[in-house]
Amino acid sequence: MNSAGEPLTHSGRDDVRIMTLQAHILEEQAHQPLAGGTFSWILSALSISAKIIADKVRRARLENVLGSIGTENIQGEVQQKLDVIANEVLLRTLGGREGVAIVASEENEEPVILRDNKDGDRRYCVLFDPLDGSSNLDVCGGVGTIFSILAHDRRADNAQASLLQAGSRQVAAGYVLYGSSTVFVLTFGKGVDMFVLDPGIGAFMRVEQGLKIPRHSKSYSVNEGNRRSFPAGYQRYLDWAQSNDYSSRYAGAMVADVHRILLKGGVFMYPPTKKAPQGKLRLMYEANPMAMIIEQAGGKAMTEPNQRVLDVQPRDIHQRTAVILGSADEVDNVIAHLATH
Ligand code: P6P
Repeated sequence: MNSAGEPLTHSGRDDVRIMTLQAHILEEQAHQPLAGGTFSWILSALSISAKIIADKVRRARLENVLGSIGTENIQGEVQQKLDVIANEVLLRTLGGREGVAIVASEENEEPVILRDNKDGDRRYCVLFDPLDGSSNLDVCGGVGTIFSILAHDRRADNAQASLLQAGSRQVAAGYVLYGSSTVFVLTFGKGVDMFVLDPGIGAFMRVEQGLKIPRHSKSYSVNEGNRRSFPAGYQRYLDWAQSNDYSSRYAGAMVADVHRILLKGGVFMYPPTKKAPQGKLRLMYEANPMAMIIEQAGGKAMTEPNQRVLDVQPRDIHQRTAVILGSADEVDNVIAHLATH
């Protein structure tokens, strides 16, 4: 009890139950009468992966696994040693789960088919960016894992066909932020819940339920180094924001920037640029999962030209997209400036 005689709760909030991520997953499963535990096992694999990757990130400099391995991934980006390590961790934990039919990773050109779709069991596709923002590792900046879960379409002729579903069909999405603490943010499509790893007991503890993004905040997040190659509407928005006392925050890792936006409000943008005319961020395993999280928290997630990210019908698992996401009022503000001429 505290000095006022009130029960001390783990999160200090109304729900006095101490809930771990594992218990939260099982509680969700109990609400699904037909759930056989397959989906829960997949989330359990993601939880274990997060703990393993968190440990490797924190020990990277001590174990000399910082820096690049000198090769490029399918995206043409230099692979960091930990990109490959994190990718292997996820492939090996998910590979051991019966419910996973296909995995697709930013680090792998082709999807990995783990199980065929002939038998009747309901299976899932898991798409992920194993270590988003890994160029921040050397400077101890925030990095993260982003994941998206789709129901496997057993009628599909091939892996790509089963994966190429619009973001609105995700059954779950989330991210792990390896920052000053290790945070696991998850949605099943019924709100957003947040967990923090307690390293003392090795469990993710629930600290927020039903997170809601502030409706507005005078803050934007964009790489202004690319400003000159942004389309004119973004220039107009930045001029307007800067003349209205907006602050600018940019971590250079989508997970870190979006997490700040989720908790504090504001708008995150990755516009089309000269180098990335379609936008830089990947639709399937960056924009879609983050869009689901932000929308479930009451925000908006749009792409060009004024389209909801989750409505985009994908053509390729590695396709890129422009992204404008965050507080509903702030996203509307950006869109309004894109529309004016
Ligand atoms: P830039 C990291 O490489 C990433 O994919 C996202 O995490 C991040 O938002 C973006 O690219 C940063 O790109 O061009 O600003 O360095």
